[in-house]
Parts: sequence; structure tokens; C-alpha cells
Amino acid sequence: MSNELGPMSSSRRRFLQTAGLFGSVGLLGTGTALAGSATSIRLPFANGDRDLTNEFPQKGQMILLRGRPPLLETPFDVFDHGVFTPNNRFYVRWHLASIPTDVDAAAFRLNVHGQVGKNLSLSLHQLMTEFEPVELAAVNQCSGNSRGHFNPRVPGGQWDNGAMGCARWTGVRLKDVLDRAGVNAGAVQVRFNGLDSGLIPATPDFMKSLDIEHARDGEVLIAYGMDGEQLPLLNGFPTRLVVPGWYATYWVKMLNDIEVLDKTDDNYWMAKAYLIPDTPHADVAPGQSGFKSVPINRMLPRSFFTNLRDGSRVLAGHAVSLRGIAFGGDTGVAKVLWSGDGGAHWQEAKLEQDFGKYSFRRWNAQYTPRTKGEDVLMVKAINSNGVEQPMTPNWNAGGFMRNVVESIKLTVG
Ligand SMILES: Nc1nc2c(c(=O)[nH]1)N[C@H]1C(S)=C(S)[C@@H](COP(=O)(O)O)O[C@H]1N2
Ligand SMILES: [Mo]
Repeated sequence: MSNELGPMSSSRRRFLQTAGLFGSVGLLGTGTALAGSATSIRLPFANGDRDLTNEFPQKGQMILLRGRPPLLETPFDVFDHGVFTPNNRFYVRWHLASIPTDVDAAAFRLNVHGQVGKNLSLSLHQLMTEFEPVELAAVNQCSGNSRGHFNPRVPGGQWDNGAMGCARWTGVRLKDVLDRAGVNAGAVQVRFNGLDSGLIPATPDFMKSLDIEHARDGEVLIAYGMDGEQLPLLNGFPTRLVVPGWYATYWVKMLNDIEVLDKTDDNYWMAKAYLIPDTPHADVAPGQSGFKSVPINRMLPRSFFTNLRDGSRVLAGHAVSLRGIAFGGDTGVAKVLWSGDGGAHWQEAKLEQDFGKYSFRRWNAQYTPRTKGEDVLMVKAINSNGVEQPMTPNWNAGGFMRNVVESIKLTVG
């Protein structure tokens, strides 16, 4: 669902008024949470002890994986509260240590250059007034979401399942901006770069590229709004790319540079990092070699319980509501199935309101545990391309694209 917004003058005005107001906000979390609240959390894998932090600008309580550059995970209970992840609980992931601590919205320019008829240097005001605004609900999920569950373990950010979130992104079509510049014949890819950089020049700048057809598909957005507000600084203020259905590594934040290339991008972040095995679900055996690698791309379907977790207690003979979220990956959710007996029998869950094929979809079901002891509950999503979550998890050395039917063990008393 790519529903177009009506006039947005009042929110645009509000955006422009508040956009310049950031003072210097500290990006260096110390990992201490506010007194009186929980200060730590144990994620469900070995070495899963984490501090909780309230110390990052525009962020509420988050799980601290690393302070600089920040890796902040969304505590999973947040996903029980609705389809859309609140901006102040939305996860944060940066690669490079030098991130602007404030951005002057009035001076900001988005530059478009390379294989184009004319270079553009667009102010935020131009972006917001000279192109048709569109809004799209879409899941932003890190390629490494759930990496902490990989077995054997792999290096990289040891996320639980909270390196994802869903928001209504407001912005303009990348296609419209490229059309204004006029893409030359022979264009092959479009490269995106943001305001962040490494501390030393030798660190490869973070840049990602999309094929020209993908960049011009009308779905990829340059977003300046997130759930009706400006983007939080840590989620890419003032503009970020939104690539519906694709892993978040392409969703370049603080986007200020777009370059149309006449060849396939060979920069480090496309050619060396974020490569996956070119196998179904990017799945290989540990130690396996000799397979072809390709840049990570489309997401897979996933589903989760949000109101119960491993170890929750329920009463025999009493109905329990099950609630959760699902998403279809690169297309919509067709079905969510759940099992109360470890996968022997499956029933269809009720799907709640549809906010579009790239959005989270809430689901619910009723379940009555019969006998005291333990019940293993499972949930799986099937997307509208017929892709179904597998019973055994995929594996690759990068810890990318974790996908498996989720299960939780309940104590029935
Ligand atoms: N400029 C810039 N954009 C970036 C990154 C980055 O390091 N720099 N990281 C990418 C990766 S790998 C992820 S997972 C998402 C995270 O988006 P979020 O922090 O808004 O949740 O941002 C993407 N965009
Ligand atoms: Mo990521």
C-alpha cells in the first residue's frame, strides 16, 4: 500500500521549525540506565547479558550492544504494543564512529550527480515541496537481526530479535528525484552515501548501491518523516533511503549524496561486506566453501510471539490469548500458522489490520493448554509468494538473514 498523502503543509512546517533545534546531542552512551528502572537484561543465548540504557538522544530505554558507534536494540516487549515501533524505541545501528551530532536542516543539501543530465543540490524545503509526498509502512530489519541465535556462533553484533522495527515512512520517490536529474543511458547502479564517516581516512566510507531498475521502481523512497515526525537523529535525520522489502543495510541514513554509476559498484560495503551465499535462504553448512556469494538483498518472512515468551506460565484448562507480529519479507503475509504441540498440528491465526505488504502485521489466536507440564508453542509465517519459514534455522558465516519457525516453551500449571 503506497497511499499518497494529502497536503502536508502543517507537518512540513512543524518539521522545518523543529529541524534546526538540535543542540549538540551526545552520541556516546555510557550504558547506565536511569535509577529506579531495570539496568540490565539477559538475552536468550550465551553471553547475552546486556545493559539497558536511557542515555541516547531521542531514545527511551534501549538494550546497549555498543556505545560508539551506537548499536541499540529494541526490547522485545515493545513489539507487543502495536504495529508501529515508536520512534524513541526504534533500534539503532551505525558502522562508523564519526556521526554528526547535529545537522543544520537549513544548510543541508542532497546532491545528485554522476551519470545524469544535470546535477541537483536539493534543500530539505525543495524535497518537501517540489516532489509528491508519499507514505509507506515498511519494516526496517538489520541483516544481522537475531545473529546471537546462530549456532555455531558467528562474529558480529550479537542481536536478539530486536534489530527490526516498523514505521510509516514519509518522503518522496527516489524515481522522481532521479527523473528530475535525468538519468543517462548506460546507467547501471545508483550509490547512496550519508554524512557519517570513519575516524581515519583509511576507513571505507559507508556507501550502498542499488541497480538502476530497482532505484527507479517507484517504491524506493527518500524519507524525511517517520510516523509523522522528523527522523530521530540516530535513525538518519534529516533524510534516509527506504528500500521496502530489502534488508536495512541499504537504508542509508543522513543521506546527502546520490551518485548514478555506469558500472557495478565495487566499494567495500558492496563488494566485500554484506555478501551472502547465493543459496536458498542464504543457507550453507558451517565450514562449507566453494559457493557463490552475492550482495544481501530481499528479506524473508518472519513471525514472533509478542505477549508470551520462553518460560511464561499459563494455567491448564484456561484460554490464553496469543498475540504476535509477522511480516512477509519482500511481499505481504499470506498466512500465520501456530502450533500448541511442538509443530504436530497447525492452526491459522487471525490476521489483524493490513497496513500494506511491507508492514508488520499483527496476528492473534486463542489457545487452551490442556494438561499440566510443558507446551511448546510455535509460529510461522507464509508470505504471498508461498515462501514459508523453515523448521530448522539457516546458517552462514556472516550471521545474516536468520530465519526459522520461532518456538517458546510454556510452563502449564
Ligand atoms: N549512513 C549510514 N546509513 C546506514 C548505516 C550506517 O552505518 N551509516 N547502517 C545501515 C544498517 S547496516 C542498518 S541495519 C540500518 C539501521 O537503521 P536504524 O539505525 O535506523 O535502525 O541503517 C543502515 N544505514
Ligand atoms: Mo544492519
